[in-house]
Amino acid sequence: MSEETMVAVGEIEAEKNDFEVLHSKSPVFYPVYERKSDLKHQTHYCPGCGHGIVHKLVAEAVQDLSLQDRTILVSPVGCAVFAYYYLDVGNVQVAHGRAPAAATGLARACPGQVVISYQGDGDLAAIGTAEIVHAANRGEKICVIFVNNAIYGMTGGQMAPTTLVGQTSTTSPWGRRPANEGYPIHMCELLATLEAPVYIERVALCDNKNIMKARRAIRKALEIQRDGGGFAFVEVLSPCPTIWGLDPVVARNWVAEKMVPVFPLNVFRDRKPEPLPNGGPKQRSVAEVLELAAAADDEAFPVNHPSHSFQTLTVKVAGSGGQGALLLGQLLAEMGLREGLEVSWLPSYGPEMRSGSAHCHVCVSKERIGSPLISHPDVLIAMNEISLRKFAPQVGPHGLILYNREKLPENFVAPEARVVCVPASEIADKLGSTKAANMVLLGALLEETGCLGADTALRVIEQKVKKVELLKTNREALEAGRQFVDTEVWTGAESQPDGFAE
Ligand SMILES: Cc1ncc(C[n+]2csc(CCOP(=O)(O)OP(=O)(O)O)c2C)c(N)n1
Ligand code: SF4
Repeated sequence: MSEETMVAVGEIEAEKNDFEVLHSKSPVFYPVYERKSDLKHQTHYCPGCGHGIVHKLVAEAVQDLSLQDRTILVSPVGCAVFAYYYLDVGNVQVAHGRAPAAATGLARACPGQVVISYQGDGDLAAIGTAEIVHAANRGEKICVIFVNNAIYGMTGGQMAPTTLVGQTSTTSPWGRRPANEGYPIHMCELLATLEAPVYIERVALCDNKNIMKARRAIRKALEIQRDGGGFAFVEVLSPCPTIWGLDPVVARNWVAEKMVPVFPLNVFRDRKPEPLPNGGPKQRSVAEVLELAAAADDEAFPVNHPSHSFQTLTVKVAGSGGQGALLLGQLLAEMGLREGLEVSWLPSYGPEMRSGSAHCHVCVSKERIGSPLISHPDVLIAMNEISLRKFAPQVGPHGLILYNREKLPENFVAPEARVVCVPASEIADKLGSTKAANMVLLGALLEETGCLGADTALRVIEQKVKKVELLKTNREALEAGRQFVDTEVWTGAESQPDGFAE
């Protein structure tokens, strides 16, 4: 074991002792928790913190129910952010408050998996109030473990929605006053007003008896998920000795004496999930939803697997709203799919529907794509001057810039990348629709780079554009873009900084 690692406390090697081991670490915990050298003898939780106990209860329930290979834990922003360092299950960490939304996606995309949304009170009852209410209201098949310690722990003790009346915090140093800060929110009671949840219980980590009740509640919530049940919610009143400024034992007692009277322990809902008519909505695969399966079966349009000259090609298409920059990116991604590549398309646009700036990141690759975000594209298609000035510096010396004008603007310092100026809007105008400028640029890109097949482009356009008139113009525009590169750019062409061939 390296110096950077530590063996968790409680790992007992039974064979070295002559007594029976009754307590041992659940195999659902990783055997080693990796931490930096000076911290290697401790977990990242403070002594007496409730999160450690809840982790243990979750690990034991997952183990007892044989769910380790079926469990996906969604960890929050808050002190429990590093839950994935401890629990050896599927792990996803999400943005503040978004755990129920992410859990919804996971549970729906992976039926048969047990999805746990693990959240603190700031995460669940402040920034994430909408997510939890709507996930509960939809009756998502997830188990929510809500660790209520009446404060924001991670950020140093700001008031939470659950902070008690009179309790001091860094943002209510005078103590919470209902007239100014309102009353503590009771999440169990609030969610119990909804129809869909099947199980809602509040428990407390104030003594061993109550910890055993918490154990049963967590187990039950997971059993419901195992059996394909519905929305299960367990609120755990939990000590935060550090922020409360209390000794761990006193903090435990504080849970019993101060929190339990405000947040009564109770089973607020325990009902059998009602079977959905016809077994609920039909589960469809992603390929089916995106009509890829049907497309793959389309005899008139078989998936084509030409050999591509690139491993990964990244393209940024930028212009103003209404110019079709986003659509051009979508077409490229669709073409990549049709040619058997991995693809991603990420749009970015402002609030204006027309004339605001809009751009998209497109990646087509022979490998799985790590991130759809592209900081340094191989190709920039700049549909207007603003986009050219903004994004050209991102393109490397071996990259390509296609610019939608006859020549580069005055006083524009040409980058090292190859620049091809294509008066796409003018060409499209002559064909009857300025809107087809994006197709002219698509044609130019295909001719200039040979990255994807022009046949594939035609097929994709035919599939996407239903109006006969528009389809005709788009076909012509695609061809005109190719012709332009063939006749105006390639003829004796060395790349010129102003975009013209000599
Ligand atoms: C969008 C966003 N807003 C604010 C923060 C700062 N932040 C980090 S943790 C946290 C509150 C955590 O409190 P809680 O959910 O009660 O968890 P605890 O740390 O007490 O377990 C806040 C406000 C953030 N990380 N992201
Ligand atoms: S600050 Fe509170 S919630 Fe966070 S680890 Fe420490 S005791 Fe636990």
